[in-house]
Amino acid sequence: MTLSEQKKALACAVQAARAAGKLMRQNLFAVKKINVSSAHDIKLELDVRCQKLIETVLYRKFPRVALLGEEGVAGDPNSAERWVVDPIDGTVNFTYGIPHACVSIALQVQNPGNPRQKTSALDYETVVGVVYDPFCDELWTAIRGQPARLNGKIIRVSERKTLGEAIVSIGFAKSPANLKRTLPYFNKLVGRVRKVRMMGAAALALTYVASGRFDAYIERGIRLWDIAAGGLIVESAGGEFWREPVAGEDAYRLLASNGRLRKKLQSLG
Ligand code: LIP
Repeated sequence: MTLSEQKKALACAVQAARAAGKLMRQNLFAVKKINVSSAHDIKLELDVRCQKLIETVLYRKFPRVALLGEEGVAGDPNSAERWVVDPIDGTVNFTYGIPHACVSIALQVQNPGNPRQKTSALDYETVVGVVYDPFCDELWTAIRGQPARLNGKIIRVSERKTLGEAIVSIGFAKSPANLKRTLPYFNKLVGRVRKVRMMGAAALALTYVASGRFDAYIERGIRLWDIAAGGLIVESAGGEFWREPVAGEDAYRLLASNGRLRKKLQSLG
């Protein structure tokens, strides 16, 4: 995919993210129809509506690209490119009227070395990323190889090198197993860093690392659509997007940082 095509894809993804963001803003305080409710998660009818709106905008310009979304798949599964979409990241926040949620849209290309067959998520590379927070009107964008931007301005990760001066965000994913594994680490972390933050939206935690607001973000059991766009934005801002697959489809253990703290954070647990 040429740089010119990536720029067109970015512009289209921004249009789709803004459209879904507008729907989120209009409904932050509305009574919401809940499709699925579990111990540590909620799925809304608005999640589905936002993804359908995003698909409509994307397919006007890119009719043949596949799409992997939190609310389902679409497009041509044999395409060498795919959109990876979380229509509302931070759904529980949004359901409760907490204005800390966003739209996350990434474009991935299949690594050229792979034949056209179902491949693992690791066989794709993210080349375009868009994260839009409609409540703060903050739009993060990145194309691989170009600087990351926030509302058009170039951003960089922080330069903080010690845990004692670091703000670290941690996510507690939905499953009891991940909760159980994350709590002991949290207990060690909280005494070693300046502050821990738990905000409930993975994509925004990643863009905050890219913007130098957070120095790292850690979560286990996070899904590809939560992190694909934000991960490219972190890398394009000079940070590190370390992750490895864990049990579950497109699920990862993640440690994103400013590139100076991973080993210290990993040594805690
Ligand atoms: C959420 C993530 C969050 C994680 C939640 C959930 P959703 O995504 O942003 O970091 O802890 O379990 O996965 O479901 O709101 O799109």
